[in-house]
Amino acid sequence: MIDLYQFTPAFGHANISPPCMKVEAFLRLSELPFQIINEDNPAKGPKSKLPFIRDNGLVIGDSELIMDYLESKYDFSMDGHLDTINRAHHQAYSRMLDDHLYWALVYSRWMDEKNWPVFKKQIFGAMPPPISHLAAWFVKKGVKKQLHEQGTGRHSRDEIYDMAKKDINQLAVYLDGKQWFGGSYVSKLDISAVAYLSNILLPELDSPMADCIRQHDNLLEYSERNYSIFFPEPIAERQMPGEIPKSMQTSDTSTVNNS
Ligand SMILES: N[C@@H](CCC(=O)N[C@@H](CS)C(=O)NCC(=O)O)C(=O)O
Repeated sequence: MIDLYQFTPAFGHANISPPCMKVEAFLRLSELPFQIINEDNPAKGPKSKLPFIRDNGLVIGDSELIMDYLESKYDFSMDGHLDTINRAHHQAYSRMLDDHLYWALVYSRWMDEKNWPVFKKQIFGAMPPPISHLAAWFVKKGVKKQLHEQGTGRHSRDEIYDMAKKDINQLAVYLDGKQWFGGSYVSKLDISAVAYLSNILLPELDSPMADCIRQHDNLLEYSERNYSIFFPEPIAERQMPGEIPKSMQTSDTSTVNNS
């Protein structure tokens, strides 16, 4: 059994962290037996980030490295159907999502004054004040530093969103009318794209990026359709491959997963 350590779901969404959501969708599609361990402290991971997995005692961090490891160990390739040109395109788009659009998404939650109060309440609201305010202030300070060091934090709000919208527009062009980015079969870029698009589209955290996605019927439809393929059940009731069905669980085992 593979243990997947990832943030506790929030906003009724599979995961508010696209990297975590990618790995869960990948595991579900691969039908590998796994269980989710909710972990909200990235420092517990080998790279001080989430997600990470534990497979027979081996701990691996980083969504890309986790998927590489699983494909190699269990001898399959989710992108095996792609030709070399498509592989090159997928690699470039994946990097665009993980290393560029990601930071605009981070900005939209932590720095955009329109979203911050809602996001803060969701993430820190379960703690009693003043601890919630102190924790939010402390973590936000760290995120602001990351954004500045990475570079995105040096731009204005309009500049950040305008650059993110360019990514989204190109994604819409590349998708065109296809069901999946690679044509008839799902690939890792789809897992990634659905993770980012669905997170940007969270109704509680609106932004010019979400408006931009909504202007592309193909992207909007793609995100909604494929999110429900990856995560067909309500998040609170989701079941992992290899898991004992809820109806057969005793009270002792029912708390292991899906908390
Ligand atoms: N390249 C990593 C990125 C993971 C990542 O950025 N995780 C974020 C949450 S979305 C995190 O754990 N951040 C905590 C921190 O940086 O302190 C991956 O794909 O797994």
